[in-house]
Amino acid sequence: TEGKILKCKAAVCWGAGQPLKIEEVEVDPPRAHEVRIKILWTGICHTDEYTRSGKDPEGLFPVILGHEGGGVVESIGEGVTSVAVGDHVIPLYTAECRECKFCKSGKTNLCGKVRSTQGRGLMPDETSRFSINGQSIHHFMGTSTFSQYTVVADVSVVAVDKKAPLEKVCLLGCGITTAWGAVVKQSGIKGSSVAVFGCGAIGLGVIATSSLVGASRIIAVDVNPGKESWAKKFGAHEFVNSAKLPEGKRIQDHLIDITDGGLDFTFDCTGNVNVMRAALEACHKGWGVSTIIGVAAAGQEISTRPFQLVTGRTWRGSAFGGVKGRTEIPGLVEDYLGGKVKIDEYVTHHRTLADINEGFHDMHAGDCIRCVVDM
Ligand code: AHE
Ligand code: ZN
Repeated sequence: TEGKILKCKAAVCWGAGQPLKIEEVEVDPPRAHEVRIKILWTGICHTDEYTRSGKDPEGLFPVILGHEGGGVVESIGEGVTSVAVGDHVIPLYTAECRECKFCKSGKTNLCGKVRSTQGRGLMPDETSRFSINGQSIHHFMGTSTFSQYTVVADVSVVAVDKKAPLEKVCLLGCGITTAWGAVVKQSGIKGSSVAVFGCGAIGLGVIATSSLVGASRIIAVDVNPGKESWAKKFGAHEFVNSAKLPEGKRIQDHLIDITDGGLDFTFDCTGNVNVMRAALEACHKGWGVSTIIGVAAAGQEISTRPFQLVTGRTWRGSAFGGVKGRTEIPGLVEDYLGGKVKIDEYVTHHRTLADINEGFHDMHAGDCIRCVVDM
């Protein structure tokens, strides 16, 4: 198959708000510094739904969504040295070129090498590898894992230990890694108090990682009472249902009351700007740090009284947990194999590619943490 156009099935979104449609697509061979991957498994993340719905200002159609995949390298283009045919790999929506200003800074994981073409749904040479009857289809997040074959830049993929089931470690492509990094890359969480707003996959990952690094008190917050048992299973000590507070009591005031002045660390894992404000304001005066992880819809803005920051709270955020995927994901896979990092526990639903739209519906039900699609 090397060097040839491949025909395979993919879930295509033809327009904002439309359900995905299973189509036969043509996937061109990888060009220089590109890798063609047979995708075996993919998770579905709220960001796929966000873009599908039309709320993403960067959204382009038609498109093949998906960014939480696992697969096997089918072929490589000229000049590819980081992965080989047959390697088990995870595509990375946050590339790591190790050469750009961002990578070399040592201060961020936000590689600049392919981000602008990625945001325009194209490969780095400004073209697409996907087509249907001659019509070009956009790539998504540099990954497009809702296709049985995809092509990614060589800086946007990492090989992982073949002992690890791809059916599980595909989830390291987004949610679990994002949550893990948001915690381990901040110093001081050991021995500190933490509040986590939102108990989806990201929130549970933040809870699990806070527990792993030794936070002294972990408070989970959600409006769904069904999340209490989930949060506790992942290591939360307490659960607060923010929809069940006494009339007029705000969640930030309640948390300040029960923590003698506020939390050392808070995390927004919801993407809701009102929750982001509550998370910041629930921080302790003088030192509390609030991290935004959730993606807010187009046009949304955060606000608080500047006094909240003047009096020593810090508002920050991270993308993909600040993780450099090529450097750090192999270690995370080993931590998973060694039992330190949970992955299996997040998988609540399974779907086939033919039923991928059902997987999107699963996400809206309160009992779904992650749905994994068998490609
Ligand atoms: N295109 C969106 C931004 C979406 C966004 O913030 N994406 C996150 C990853 S979400 C994973 O589920 C991210 O890492 N962004 C960094 C980047 O470079 O895009 C919008 O609103 O414009
Ligand atoms: Zn995601």
